[in-house]
Amino acid sequence: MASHILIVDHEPSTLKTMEAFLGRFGYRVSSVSSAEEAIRLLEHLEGNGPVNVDVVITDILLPGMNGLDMTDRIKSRWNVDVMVMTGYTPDYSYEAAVSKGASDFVFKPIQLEELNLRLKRVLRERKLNRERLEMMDELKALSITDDLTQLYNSRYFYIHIKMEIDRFNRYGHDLSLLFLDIDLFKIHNDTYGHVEGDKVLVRIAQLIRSCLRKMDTAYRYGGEEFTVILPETPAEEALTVAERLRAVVAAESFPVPGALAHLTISVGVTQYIREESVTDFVKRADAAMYRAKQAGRNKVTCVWGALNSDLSHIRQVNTEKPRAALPMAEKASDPEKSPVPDTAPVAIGYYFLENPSGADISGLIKLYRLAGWWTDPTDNPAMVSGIVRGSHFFLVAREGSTSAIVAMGRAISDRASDAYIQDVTVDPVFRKKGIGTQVVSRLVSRLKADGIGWIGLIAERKTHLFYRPLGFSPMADAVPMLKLL
Ligand code: GH3
Ligand code: MG
Ligand code: MG
Repeated sequence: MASHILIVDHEPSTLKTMEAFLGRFGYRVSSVSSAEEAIRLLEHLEGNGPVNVDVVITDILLPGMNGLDMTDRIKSRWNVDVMVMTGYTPDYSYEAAVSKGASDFVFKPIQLEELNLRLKRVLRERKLNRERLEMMDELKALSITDDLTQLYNSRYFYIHIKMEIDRFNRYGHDLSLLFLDIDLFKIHNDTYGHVEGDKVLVRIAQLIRSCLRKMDTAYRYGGEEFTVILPETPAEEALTVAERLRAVVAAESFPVPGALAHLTISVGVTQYIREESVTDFVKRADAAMYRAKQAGRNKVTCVWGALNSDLSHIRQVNTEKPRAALPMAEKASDPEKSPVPDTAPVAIGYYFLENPSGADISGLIKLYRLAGWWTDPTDNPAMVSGIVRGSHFFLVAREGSTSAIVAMGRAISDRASDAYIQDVTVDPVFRKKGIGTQVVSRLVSRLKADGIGWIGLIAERKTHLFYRPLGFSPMADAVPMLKLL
C-alpha cells in the first residue's frame, strides 16, 4: 500500500509543488494549510480506525500553532513520523526540532530530490521499526525470560537470532553478537556462596541492560554466560559496546557480607557472515570469548571472518592489566596501533566532481543503489547529474588503475555559515580502508577553507562511530546526524 504523506504548509504554491512531486513517486498525498487542520485530520482518522498517515512534512512557521508545537502534539499521541522544513531563521534549530521528536529536518527552498531521499530513509526506518515491534509482540507470547536475571532465556535467544538472520538475508543489514562470560566466577561462588553469586548474576544482567540500545537484546545463555544480539550493527561498533560493558562491570563493586567484591567479564564479539548457520555464528562468538580468556580475562576479543579461514583475523581491546594472574596466551594488541587489518592496499585518488561524465554518473548510480537509497524511477542520469551540480561540493574517490568511482560524499550548504555532508557511501569491496573517512575529512577541509564553521554529517546511525575521530559528535539519539563543533 502506498505510504500516506501529509504536508502542512500555508503557502499554496509550496503545497501544490510538493503534492505533485510526491504524487509522481506513488505516494498518497494529503495537504492542509495549518497545524490545527492537521491535528483535526489526524483526530478524524483516529475516529475511523487506525491513523493511516505515515509521515507529516511540515513547515515550522505556520499561521496559528507552529510546526514544532504541532510535532510535539503529534508525537505524543500518534505513531506518525514528522519531518520539519524551515527557511533561514535563527529562531528554530535542528536540535529544537529533534527534541520535539522530528525524524528529519529539511531546509527551504526544498530540493525536491533530496526531500524524496530523506523521506525514503524515514519510511524505511519506520518499516523496520514496525516489523521489529510485530516480531517482539509475537515472541512475548512465548515463555522467554530467565527467572533469576529477568533477561531473556537461551530458548528465546535461538528463536530471536534466527529471526535476525532472516532479516539479514532480506535487508543485508549488519548483525553482530556478543558472548560474555564472568571471569573466575567459581572462585566467587566458592568464597561467598551460591546466594551471593546469584546476586552478582542479577546485578550484571542489570548492567548489561543499561548499556544497550532499544533494539539490542540480552540473554542469559547459560549459568554465568550471557549473549547480546546487536541488529544493524557492524563488528566495529559491537566492539565499542562490548568494551563499554567490560568497563562497566570492571568498575562495579559487588557488595558481599562485610566487603565489596570486584569481578570482570570476558567478551567475544563477531559479525554474521552471509549464509552461515546459527551454530557457526554462535560458536565464533564463543570462540572469541575464549580467546579473551586466553589473553588474560577482562578483555574483549573480536573475530572477523569464519574461524580457520584465511580471512579470519582477530582484534583485542582493553590494554588494562588483567586482574587474573594467569599466563597470557596471546599478547593483547594496542587498538590505536593496530587498526582493522586491511586486505590489500589500493591506490585511491580523491576528486571534486563538477561536470560528471556518463561513466561517472553510472558509477554514482551504482553507489546510490548499493546504499539502498535509490530505486526506480529516481535512478535516472539526469537526476544524478542534477544532484552533483546542485551540491556545494561533490567528492568522489577513484580507484587508481581503473578510475572507477568507489566512494562518494557531498556537501550542501543552505546558508553561508552551515553545511551538511551526506550520502557518504563506500563500495563494500573497498570498505575498511579508511576511504569513507578520507571523503568526509576532505569535504570538511574544503568547507572550512570556505569559511563554513558549522558542519553536520547526516549518516546512517551504524556508521556514526567511524566519523567520531574527525570530531563529529551525535546531535541526538533520535536522528542520524552528527555535528562538527
Ligand atoms: P572462567 O574465567 O574460566 O570463566 O572461570 P569460571 O570460574 O567462571 O568458569 P567455570 O566454567 O569453571 O565456572 C563457572 C561457575 O559459574 C561455576 C558455578 O560456580 C558458577 N555458576 C554457574 N551458574 C550459576 C548460577 O546460576 N548461580 C551461581 N551462583 N553460580 C553459577
Ligand atoms: Mg562459563
Ligand atoms: Mg566464567
